[in-house]
Amino acid sequence: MTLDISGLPADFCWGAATSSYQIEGAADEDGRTPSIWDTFAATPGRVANGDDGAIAIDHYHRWRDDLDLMTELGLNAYRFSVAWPRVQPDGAGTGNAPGIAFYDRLVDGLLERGITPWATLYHWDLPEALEQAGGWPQRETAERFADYTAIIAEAVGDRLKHWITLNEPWCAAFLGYASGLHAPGRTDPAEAVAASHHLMLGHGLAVQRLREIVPDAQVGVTVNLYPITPVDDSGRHDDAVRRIDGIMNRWFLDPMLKGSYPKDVLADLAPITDAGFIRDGDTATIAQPLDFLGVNYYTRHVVGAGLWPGTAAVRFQLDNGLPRTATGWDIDPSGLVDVLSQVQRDYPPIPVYLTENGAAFDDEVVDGTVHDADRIDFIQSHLASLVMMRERGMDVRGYFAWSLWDNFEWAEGYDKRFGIVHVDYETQVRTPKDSARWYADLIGTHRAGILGS
Ligand code: GBH
Repeated sequence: MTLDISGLPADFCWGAATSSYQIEGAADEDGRTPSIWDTFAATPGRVANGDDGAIAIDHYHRWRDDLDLMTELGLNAYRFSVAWPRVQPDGAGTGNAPGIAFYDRLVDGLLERGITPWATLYHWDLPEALEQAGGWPQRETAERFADYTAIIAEAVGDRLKHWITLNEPWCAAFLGYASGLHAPGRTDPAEAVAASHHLMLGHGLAVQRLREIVPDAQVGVTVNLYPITPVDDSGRHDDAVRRIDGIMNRWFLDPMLKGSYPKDVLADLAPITDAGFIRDGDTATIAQPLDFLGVNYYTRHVVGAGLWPGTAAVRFQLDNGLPRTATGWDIDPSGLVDVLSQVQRDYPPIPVYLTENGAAFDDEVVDGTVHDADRIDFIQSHLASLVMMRERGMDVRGYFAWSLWDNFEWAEGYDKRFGIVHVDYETQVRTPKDSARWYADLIGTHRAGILGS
């Protein structure tokens, strides 16, 4: 597999990504209140080994050293998320100054180092108080999200210009409220569908507020897209493919990029919900013009007839013989080409950033580092897919490795390591893996090519 980055534009964005609950720790400092993930992780049996994000990788205290490491790696951009319960405890009322000050320091620290800050507003840490009031199945939560957006935009929008409203609304809605594998751990498919609508409504309202407060902002949303492929080409699985692609991909892309829900998916969902929560005008609110689409890509789903996405079961992957990561996901860079081609074919043109891509492997520390050739291969092969999409005319503008550091991997706890930088959870020592060195070299090679031309 070869990777030729010489055709990438000078302003191609080389980044790495994280999220608040997965790295910050300091769960009850400076006025932060619990999020649904604190509650979920404290419930026995929900997270592997009983792990939680109370300390995580202690980024809240180690941020300055962490930023220096980003400089060492030559990153152009850093995608982090803002913890709603830090900025607006309990999800209501005015902003919490000490919590906001953390993001203020972070943004200034990034800018001082020449690294562009990208903020995600919702990476799953809903204030627990809002879940007590009904959570995302309640329409109110969308309004609360817009208010919180305004608070943080007023505070840092003079310097922070790249905004992502939601991270992976499919996960927040369907893992949170249908399968219950993620916080808040509910298992009601009808509520999950309502949650998905209110997440997207919140997105639309938040975009409106960002446009008012930060007129020169670049605003987008991040979705997790999966190419859906039949387990064989007998034709027997075509309807399963349509339905699963419908609920996982089109249910989110259609309203946000085209202004309407897919009719076939509404029909699929009819047995579980009358969708009465969709009010007149909502789809227009959801379809705010965006500056970019963020895509998170990890794997392909190979599916067969009999799998029904409307129920609480949301695992669709069948065995198709490809090599797998430590989380059991097929390593399939061609899936990235397929899913971006679907976006290119079926939606109005929009700049795209790969806002997450990466893998967990069974890393071993040897000679004080991690020789993760498997992760280098993974990143390299997915970048090659991205280069291919640019050659096919897609406006792909950047790549964010998931993740910069090993971190709290949700229901999998700390067992699964996605970082290009290793973290020793006893000592909190950070050690760049070979993949981080490789990535830094790649960024350096690209920069040298620009300077040399
Ligand atoms: C992304 O989610 C997240 O944005 C990021 O926070 C996370 O750390 C990263 O990927 C790696 O997982 O779907 O039933 O198998 C990707 C979606 C969410 C898919 C957790 C796997 C496990 C439960 N992932 N999910 S299930």
